[in-house]
Amino acid sequence: MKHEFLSQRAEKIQPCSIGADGFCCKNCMMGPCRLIGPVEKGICGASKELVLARNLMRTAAAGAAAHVGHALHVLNYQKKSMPKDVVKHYASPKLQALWKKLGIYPGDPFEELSESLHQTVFGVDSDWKHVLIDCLKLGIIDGCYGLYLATELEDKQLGTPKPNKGWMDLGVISKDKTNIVVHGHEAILPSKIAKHRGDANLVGVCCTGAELLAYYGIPLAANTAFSEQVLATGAIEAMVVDVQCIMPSIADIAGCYHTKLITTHDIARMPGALHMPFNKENADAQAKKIVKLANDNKKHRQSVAIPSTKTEIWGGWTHESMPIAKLKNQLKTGELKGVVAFIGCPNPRIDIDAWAKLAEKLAKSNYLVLTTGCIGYELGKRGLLVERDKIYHLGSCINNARVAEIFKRLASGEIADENFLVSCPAPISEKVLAIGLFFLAIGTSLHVGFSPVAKNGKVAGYLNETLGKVFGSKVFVESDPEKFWKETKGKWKV
Ligand code: MSK
Repeated sequence: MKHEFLSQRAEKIQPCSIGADGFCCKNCMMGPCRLIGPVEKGICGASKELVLARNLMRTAAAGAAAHVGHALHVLNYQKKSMPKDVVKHYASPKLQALWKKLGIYPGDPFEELSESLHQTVFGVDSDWKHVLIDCLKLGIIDGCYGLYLATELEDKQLGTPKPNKGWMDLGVISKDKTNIVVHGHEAILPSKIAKHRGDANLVGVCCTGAELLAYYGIPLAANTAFSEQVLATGAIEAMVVDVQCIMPSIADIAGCYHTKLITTHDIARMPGALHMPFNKENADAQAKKIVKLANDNKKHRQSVAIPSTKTEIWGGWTHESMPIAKLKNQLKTGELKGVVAFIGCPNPRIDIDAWAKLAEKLAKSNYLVLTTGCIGYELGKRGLLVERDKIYHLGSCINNARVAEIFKRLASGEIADENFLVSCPAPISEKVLAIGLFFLAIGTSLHVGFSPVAKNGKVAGYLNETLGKVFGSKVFVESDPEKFWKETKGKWKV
């Protein structure tokens, strides 16, 4: 069966240039207003800067809602409620005081997320500078009530990962055994499938896969960009999906094969899929059912085409297993020139290969390189995670909390005083913007491959001026790694 894959579709469908520049406003039904050419303001009087800031706020709210939702799902499973004021648990007293002074210390995360939608409804906040700075509050919510909380809850549930050897790329799919794939972001049910898998070959995709790799050394077949190719091997008996970054195309492609597609969360259904929600009482039973269903389905398998490519990697790092004291000293003496974390997505519109080469160059040039999420897979399959401690793979997107924790522990004083960078060259999901805002608010500079913010001098100028003055951080926007290297020369501290 022939399929068009993500990168082929991305070539055919070009992004809307007005939306890409951040100048499309659809917050009311007099529009959508397209602020192009001589049109400087929308029908309601909203300026380009306000439209851009409001769009950023809604994007960040959606991203933060996903990470807070991840923590909430684990809490629901554990029959616990959302803890109060986790910010004081994760942020330094100096940061807490700064956030309070600026009025961006978050209250209840659900109220804050709801109010950010309210704030951006037609005719509410029209001070674009205020909207822009409040975006940082959503970043703090994402970091504290999403990344940190979800990571801590899962570590408590599953045990803190330890460095382990694993495998990445499509070649981890078995020609002979039953293949079960887990895809999405949440590791609780997949951990039960791992426990009950018997002789079946369990492989991961996307961040659920990155988590299973970190916790148990289970092979990672693909990131979200190659999730369709996993199904197109024709060798997958069951694909179990949870939430986030599961492309709707997955249902179409699974339908071309014998693959049983199984959804597990009520907010993430797919047409034609078998829905198997779970809770604490029935998780083991549901996992056993899934394994049986996959084994029973193997007799329907027809021809298979499995690429042979697979690369051995090291994963499962945390601040507990990394040599923090040694690295901190190397930073102090200048032996290490800085720390960069490559995070986020594999947008097919960006040349990931070129960015992987920059990651390799930095690792060879005395920079400490960390990675998480889908780009971690891109580095791994290119052989950049083979050596034990060359580049540290820290897990999934929520495990960017591990990046923040490592930054915190490596800094002699405040994070803002150090040459630290979070780089997301190829963003896809709204979640990445929320993560980026969190790192900016803790004093880390941020690089993104592209952003509408860069297209507006006023917004970019005000944002970087404020970030530099208040947080010691800066946003770099560049899609070409060579230009980025020339522009920054590896110096990201403001
Ligand atoms: S999954 S957010 S495509 S990294 Fe965490 Fe990958 Fe980006 Fe989703």
